[in-house]
Amino acid sequence: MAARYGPIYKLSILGLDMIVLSNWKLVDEACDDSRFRKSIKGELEELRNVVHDGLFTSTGEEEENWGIAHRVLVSAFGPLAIRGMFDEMHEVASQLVLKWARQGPTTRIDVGEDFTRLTLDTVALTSMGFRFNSYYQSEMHPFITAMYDVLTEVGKKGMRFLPSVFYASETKKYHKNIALLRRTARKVIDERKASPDGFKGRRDLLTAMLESVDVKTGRKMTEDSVIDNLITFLVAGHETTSATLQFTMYNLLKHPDKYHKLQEEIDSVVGTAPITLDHVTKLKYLDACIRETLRLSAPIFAFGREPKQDEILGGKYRIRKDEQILCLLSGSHRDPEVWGPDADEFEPERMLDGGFDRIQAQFPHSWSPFGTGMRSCIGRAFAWQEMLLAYAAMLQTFSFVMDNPAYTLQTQTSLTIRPKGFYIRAIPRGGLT
Ligand code: MNH
Repeated sequence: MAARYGPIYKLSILGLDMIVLSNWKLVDEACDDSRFRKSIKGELEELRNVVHDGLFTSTGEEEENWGIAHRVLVSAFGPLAIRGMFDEMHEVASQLVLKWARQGPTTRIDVGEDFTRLTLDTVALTSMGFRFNSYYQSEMHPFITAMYDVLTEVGKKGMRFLPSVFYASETKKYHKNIALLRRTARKVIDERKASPDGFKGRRDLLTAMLESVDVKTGRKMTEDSVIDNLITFLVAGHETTSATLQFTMYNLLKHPDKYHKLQEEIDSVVGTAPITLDHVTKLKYLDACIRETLRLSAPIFAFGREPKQDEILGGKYRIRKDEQILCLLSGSHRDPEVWGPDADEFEPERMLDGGFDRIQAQFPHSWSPFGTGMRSCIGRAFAWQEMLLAYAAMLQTFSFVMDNPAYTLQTQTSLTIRPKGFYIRAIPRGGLT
């Protein structure tokens, strides 16, 4: 539609109007926090039934819980804390590597499933000391099933036009699943409170949420807010990261020259040694490959904004207060004005040698897969360390091939967009596991 109607158009779907922006310049303007704010109309509003004013779904500063949780968690997600999570991240990545090694080179790997196990187990273990142990069961944990069912239902609700009485059984199941999510989160909290010794010395995100006193208000997070945010991390922190890992794998397998270059970097920086934090910070080409993947295939492919008062956008488009604006990243991330004639190509080199910083300085918000401003992603550094580590571990151990060499990218969308029907095989490089 952007190709047909240009960089700004209005879309009306089932009573909801959206103004869709798809070039760098308009997106940049809508990112101005002094004139615009995050909009939570549509799916996010629906998701508030599940996680209320948790960080992701809060309307923002006017909800006090957002400010308290934001301040508590920004420091708990700081660089030092994330470095402290390295060993547990490594442990989960090793479980993935072991699984693939055991399966052998002829087994078809469902990339989506195994990366989702990685990201879910990682966020649960590091942030709250909870083990889903997804690699050790064929059936997913009931929490995970309930979370998927809830997210699917959230997606469907906006698409229905019969009166709600026609969906009574879906609604009942929806609320049952929400109750299960909250019960599980409460259990994690209760266990933590009941046996502080069992977690002696453990200072993770859960500890921070239970104990920290907010400097501004002098208040702690309420137990309901802790539950909302625990569930929020599990929802926001796994599918996005998993999708990025999947798209990166696809790009590497479609571009053997880039894959080769990356393999050389891993072999020279890490070699066959156990991976350390120090290694991970040196993997510049890997960093560029993930950045470039997030440019071409941002898993959260759009974010919502709304003007704080009536506005004129782009010098001539009138937008009413509270009208929803959708910043479409597949537009701004591929804007030829920013990225040149090869904007659609996977070219990690453009991110190297200061290239990324130069582009950011000249064209602000032309790369914004983590959202923008006050409401941007709080888990960015967490996800980044997790993804670098996962690729270092995988490429150290295996050579990868597509299960079907003729596969070309197909996608599926719920809250995020991710590859569909993508399978690979992992061939041990020998002597390494
Ligand atoms: Mn994350 C907000 C993308 C990983 C927790 N995240 C956002 C937004 C985007 C985003 C985009 C802003 C959405 C909006 O404006 O409506 N997040 C990502 C991507 C990855 C990611 C692409 C991985 C790659 N996010 C993570 C991880 C966690 C996390 C990992 C937690 C462990 N994200 C959040 C939270 C918010 C958020 C919490 C909401 C922050 C706020 O509004 O205060």
